[in-house]
Amino acid sequence: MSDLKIDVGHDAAAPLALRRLGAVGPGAAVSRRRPGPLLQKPFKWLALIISNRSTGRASSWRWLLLAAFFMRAAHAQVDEKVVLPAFAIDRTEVTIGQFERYVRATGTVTRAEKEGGGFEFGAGWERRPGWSWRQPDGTIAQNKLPAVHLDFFEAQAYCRWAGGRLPSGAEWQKAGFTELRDTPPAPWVKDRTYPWTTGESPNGANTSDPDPWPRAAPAGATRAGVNGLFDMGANVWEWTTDANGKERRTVGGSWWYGAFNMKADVQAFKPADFYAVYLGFRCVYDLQPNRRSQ
Ligand SMILES: [Ca+2]
Repeated sequence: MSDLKIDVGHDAAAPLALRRLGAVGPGAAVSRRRPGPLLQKPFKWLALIISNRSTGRASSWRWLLLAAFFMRAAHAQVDEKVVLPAFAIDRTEVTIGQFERYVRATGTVTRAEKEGGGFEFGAGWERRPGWSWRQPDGTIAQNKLPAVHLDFFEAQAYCRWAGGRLPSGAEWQKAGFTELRDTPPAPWVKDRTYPWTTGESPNGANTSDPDPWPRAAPAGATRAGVNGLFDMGANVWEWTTDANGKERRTVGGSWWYGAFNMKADVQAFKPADFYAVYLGFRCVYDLQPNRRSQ
């Protein structure tokens, strides 16, 4: 379920109309409020269009259909984030598909691509020719797999491009272990801090323990955890901004390890310029002051 609030201006009929048109998913809350910081341009156009109903019934519905088109396109983008009290956070690890949009927009060529391939642990760290975010295991991979083989700075650059930043370890831990949604679906309990990012047990995460995923799992394939987030534990390690000299803390463990590395108190630092097949990231997004509740 989404915590997304969609602004539709001041038209009382618009929320129901949009649902009937299928312009918003069942998890989205459609409300009549001032536009929030996460509203993308299509939403703002929609708010403007629906607010202005002085042109008569037929014209108004034509505009509504046009607006629904923009709404559907924008919804898929915004629903990739979960809005928490202090910040929003990516629902999943940044995927190959998302990173590809960044690469197309910026022309970025990553270090793993320029330097001959990413790393995997064998007899020590071994460079794998041709392995990169696009080909995490040496072959073109599906878009929903996590983007890996990216160092801290490359991950940070992506988040900035996306309008966010990398989380601190404390922010990541809060989002990963404490249920912060106002009305979480069962069995989640607001304000409860769980022992695992997946709740009372690590079941459903992609670790090296028996599970359906021998290597990285695609976004949304594992069991949703605290705050509706996927893969905060295991799948791939995630970069944070916590620094120890030239190293940065990575969190959550990965498919290479057992569940023990999912725990909140794990301190795993890696060189900031390191990249590997087990190492990805997600971004957080600061809220505007009128959306910040603490
Ligand atoms: Ca696994």
